Amino acid sequence: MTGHRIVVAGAVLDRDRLLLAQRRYPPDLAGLWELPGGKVEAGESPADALRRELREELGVTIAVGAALRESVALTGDLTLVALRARIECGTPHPAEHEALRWVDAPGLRLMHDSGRLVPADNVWVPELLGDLGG
Ligand code: 9L3
Ligand code: MG
Repeated sequence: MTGHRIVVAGAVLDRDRLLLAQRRYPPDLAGLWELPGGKVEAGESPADALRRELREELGVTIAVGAALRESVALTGDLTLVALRARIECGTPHPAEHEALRWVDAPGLRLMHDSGRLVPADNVWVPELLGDLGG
């Protein structure tokens, strides 16, 4: 499809916790929390793109794992997918986000139920709660 792009997000898991990142832009998403990531560039696999994005956005090196089941059609010919990831090297710091937060299953459920997640990312919550033992 012409102009079709993939956006890849990382479900960064550390035992019973998941990393969320608070967006700064665009205005309709600013302040909401997401699985960090970004657009896949030409010649990259989604896993390559996620490794690059999380190095740029968080300053960490990751190992990429299995995809989450759901993908999401965004506006503008973008399709959003998520891959599980584990930090191999570094401590995440927000280079492009307002803030970072580790959440456990109750924390993720609370973020979801209070409408603080980026809307597209809500689809992954049930599967992520399973990963978090919640
Ligand atoms: N997006 C939605 N959920 C996510 C991510 C990483 C991205 N977890 C949407 C927001 C933007 C588009 O995808 O509309 C591109 O993301 P970015 O490059 O601005 O992070
Ligand atoms: Mg991004």
